[in-house]
Amino acid sequence: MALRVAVVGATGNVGQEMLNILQERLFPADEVIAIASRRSIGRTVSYGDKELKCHDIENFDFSTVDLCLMSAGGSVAKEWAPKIALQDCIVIDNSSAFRMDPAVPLVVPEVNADAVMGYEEKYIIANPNCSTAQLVVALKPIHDKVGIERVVVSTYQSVSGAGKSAMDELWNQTKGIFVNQEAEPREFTKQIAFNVIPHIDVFTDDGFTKEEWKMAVETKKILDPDIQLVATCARVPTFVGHAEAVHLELAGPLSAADATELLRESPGIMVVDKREDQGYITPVECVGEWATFISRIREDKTVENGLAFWCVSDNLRKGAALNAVQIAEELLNRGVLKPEKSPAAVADE
Ligand code: 11C
Repeated sequence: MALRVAVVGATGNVGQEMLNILQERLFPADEVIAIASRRSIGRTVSYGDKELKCHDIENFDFSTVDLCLMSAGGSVAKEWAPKIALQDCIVIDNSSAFRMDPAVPLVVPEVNADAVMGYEEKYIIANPNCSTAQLVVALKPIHDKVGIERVVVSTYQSVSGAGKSAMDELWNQTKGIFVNQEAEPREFTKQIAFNVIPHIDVFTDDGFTKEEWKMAVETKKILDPDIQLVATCARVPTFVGHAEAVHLELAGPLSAADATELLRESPGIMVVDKREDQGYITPVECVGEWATFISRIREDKTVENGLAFWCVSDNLRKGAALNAVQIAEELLNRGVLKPEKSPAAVADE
């Protein structure tokens, strides 16, 4: 049987990366279909060396596809994911709409790959928030080895997390400031060029933001409900790549040297930690990469069994599109999706 894959939200930052990554990882789809909202009809998007015409979500027959990778925001997901799933098409949704639904698995394959089989309940699998995805990849091996009791994390999140118009706002404000134009905020609450904004997503009653709340509850759901996590999430004037300063309180001792060795051997992680000028990774260097990069690993002597590190990843890739494709690969590995082609045949095309 042919394996047909739809990408909903194909014209967005993450949708385009989904198409790139399906191609890069030789995902054995017989056909890939780009789907967007009505206002994008007529537009084309790149899939390898092909150009795909966007189909209108309203008129597309989802009973003809097996898998739908969706990155079109929470309200589109709430309306469309259940309708698509009812047609026996598995939806991997990148929005926050279903993440905390107990009947929907929330999956980061390096951490809880087996949870994909929970798709059976609703035919929907949720992809985590970008800042959570890279964090849990880094936490998993440490939690397995010694146990993590508490996480204190500060994020430095790029503007691409807020979409294409947010990237344009940073670009235009940065240029405008050189010619004395006023940097009027639209997508952000304050000027983002040459600034840092300690506010991502809406405020909650306790003074945190929803982004900070998501990091705590998603980490519990994916990794362990007993882990305590407190976050401060900030937007910084970088285009792609989220950075995180992570401080852990562990259940037992783990030296920086042992943590380094452990992380080096763990899936999805690249340790770059030379303790010298340039011996660490910054957001610009992680763009287009698959890994979660870890640098600055050190013991934190201010608490018992403390460990600190710096963690950087491409938020459009591991934080979104790559993770979604990896989930789809787990469905292939378990025989839930059955391709006709081999990856070698895809490579030969
Ligand atoms: C940001 N992390 O950087 C957000 C974007 O829940 O999927 C992703 C929001 C989400 O603005």
